[in-house]
Amino acid sequence: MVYNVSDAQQPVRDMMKEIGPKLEEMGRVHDRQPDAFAHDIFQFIAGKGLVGYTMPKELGGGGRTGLEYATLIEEIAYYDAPSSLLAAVSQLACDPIIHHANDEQKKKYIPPSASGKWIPAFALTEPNAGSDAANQSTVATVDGDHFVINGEKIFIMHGDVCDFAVVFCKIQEGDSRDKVSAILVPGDAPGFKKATLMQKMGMKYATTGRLWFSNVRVPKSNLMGEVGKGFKYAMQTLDGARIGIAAQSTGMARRALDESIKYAKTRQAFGAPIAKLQAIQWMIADMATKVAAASLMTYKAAQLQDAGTKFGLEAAQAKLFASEAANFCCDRAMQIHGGYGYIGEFSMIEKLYRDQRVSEIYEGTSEVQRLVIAANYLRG
Ligand code: COS
Repeated sequence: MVYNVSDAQQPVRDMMKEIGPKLEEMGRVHDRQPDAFAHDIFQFIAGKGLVGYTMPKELGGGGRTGLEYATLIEEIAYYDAPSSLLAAVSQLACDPIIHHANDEQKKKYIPPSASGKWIPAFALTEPNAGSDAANQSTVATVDGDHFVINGEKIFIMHGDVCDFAVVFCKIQEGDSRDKVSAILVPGDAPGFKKATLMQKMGMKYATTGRLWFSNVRVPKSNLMGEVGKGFKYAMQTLDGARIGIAAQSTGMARRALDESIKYAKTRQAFGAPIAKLQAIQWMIADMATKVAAASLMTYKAAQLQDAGTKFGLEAAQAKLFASEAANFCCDRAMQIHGGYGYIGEFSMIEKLYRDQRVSEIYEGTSEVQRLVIAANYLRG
């Protein structure tokens, strides 16, 4: 069952019915290979306009709303969660450019990102700046009309294959301003080294990178927005990205539910389908209720975003609830399927279970979402 709150959602779901099974099949093949970016899936979805789905039309994007985007990510994740990341990460990385970069920068970076020609990355997290994102150690010093960047980033989605990165770092100038700022760094800049983080538990082919900057020189004109505003830009971007993870989680939770219903109706035990057992019915009821609540919380946050009002609280609540609901549903789906869930050759539950776990970790852990939610209620 799906919960449309707007007529605009159904065409997105109908489109995904056409291409979802292909993504699922491509994803299943990649999942069994060593971790590597799925260029074929990325190009396939980029060709359908899904990588630049929300980017402005005048810059080559689809100009779609936040609600359509949430529906898209939910539907892609229903078929193949890593493919939903492949669609989402470019929009996350380009979000601060769309909102804060100058026109020249927008014209340079957005059209090739929207078409999938370039792969962008959002480089915020560091070995010692994860949940404490303001604690940046990457530093840019000023040398004439250039910045010289030194530091390290970790857990950067698509960072290993990026054509450019929005790099958050502290700019140190003579007047000792050292607030977090954002600088656009080309992927081929000398001194910019990248690696793929291997043996990820799930989401294996929407890769995660480690980045090193060793005296990387970029023109000062690559500063994005204002000096010292980088942390705010990053937080605003994450507010939006959290709706995407809530949507992705909802898609995974809904798939776990649907697979469980299908299985419970056919699997026989004690002389009848296991769906006749109250133990199974209670699990299905709890899963279905969580899917319904996760959907509605996600769409509410997206609708607030589309209305141009504050949505950070609702995004954090949706992300927290939906990711924990997805964990619950994948776990119960595994329990209902038993051995047929645990062994990947029998069902998709084993993959779904691995792909899901990170949704409670990235774009802010569940604990960070609780911090954000509590701060909103306790403020003032
Ligand atoms: N939008 C705009 N501005 C925001 C903001 C938001 N959502 N959240 C915080 N800010 C601003 C605050 O208003 C404050 O500004 P002033 O200094 O002008 O008052 C500033 O940023 C610092 O805010 P705060 O004191 O709340 O920041 P903290 O360092 O305490 O950090 C948390 C708060 C933990 C919420 C933040 O670091 C965070 O979200 N961490 C997780 C990061 C994350 O999600 N990483 C995922 C990987 S990135 S893909």
